[in-house]
Amino acid sequence: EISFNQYYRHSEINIYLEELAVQYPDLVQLESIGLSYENREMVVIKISTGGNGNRPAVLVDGGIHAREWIAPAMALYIIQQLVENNAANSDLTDEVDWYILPVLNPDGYEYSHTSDRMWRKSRSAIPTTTQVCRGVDQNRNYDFHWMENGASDYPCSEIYAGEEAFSEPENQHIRDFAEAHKDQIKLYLTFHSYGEYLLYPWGYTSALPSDWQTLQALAEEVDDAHAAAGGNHFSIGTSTNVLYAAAGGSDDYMKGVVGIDLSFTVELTDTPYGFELPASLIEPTVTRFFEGVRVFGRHVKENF
Ligand code: 0X9
Ligand code: ZN
Repeated sequence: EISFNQYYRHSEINIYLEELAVQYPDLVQLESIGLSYENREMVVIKISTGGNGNRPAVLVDGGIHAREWIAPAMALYIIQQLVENNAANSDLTDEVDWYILPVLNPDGYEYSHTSDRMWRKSRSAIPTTTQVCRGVDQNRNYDFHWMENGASDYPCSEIYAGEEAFSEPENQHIRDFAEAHKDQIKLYLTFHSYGEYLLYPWGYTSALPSDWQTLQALAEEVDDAHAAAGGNHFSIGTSTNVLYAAAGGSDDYMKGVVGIDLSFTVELTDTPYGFELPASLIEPTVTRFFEGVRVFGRHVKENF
């Protein structure tokens, strides 16, 4: 049983996923995609009502940045709604599969609970040096225009891109998972906080993707649903043009390399608290944005 008035630790999240798999064997399958640098198990939950892997799918992750705690909470809420409240949300799972990884940076997430609330990066150390600074910004570490823009090669930087692209095992695991399911996955959603942005590629250049109007229109529809549920309006556009240029992000990679055309970064509401959204505001935040998630899901259902 899960409630949305507290933030959960990584081990608690994994236990919840295990419980769902036991309780809902016809709806839920777990796939362990590998271990983090500090050997935490990374589990993708597949939510599917059938179709033998031939249905269009949505890939969701959260928690690539450690301190953005509302992101794993959002992913968990989607899981809870699609599984434990499936009767009310069956239109989202009757023709579409969902793959959800709640915490893409489990080591950093735990570190932000135990040692440094404002930790952002992974927790890896460069093996060949005595470098004191640990961690890579996993959202600068993907192999697409890596290090071209808005990233640092200085290990102590908060936007350190890593010794090489895909140096981080956590990113390797989600890359391999996405590649293995790329024919099925039609939409990628990666949750962050904060600032209320709905961003789409590119983050490495101010140039627009050829299908930007589709991305823009879908984001506007999502935003309208979020606002109708009582949420604020988000800023919508490409990462570079609306926020800042930053290459090596997961959203750019999923679109530019894996070929998932519909790829979005969601910067959830944390106002006015920054990253430290009080637990009492988890529920209103995730329930409102779930209305946007419905729009994403329906779009996949109707267009693929
Ligand atoms: O800088 C980031 O990685 C994201 N913002 S955050 O404040 N959560 O750190 C924005 C990423 C947008 N996407 C790309 N730049 N590719
Ligand atoms: Zn982030």
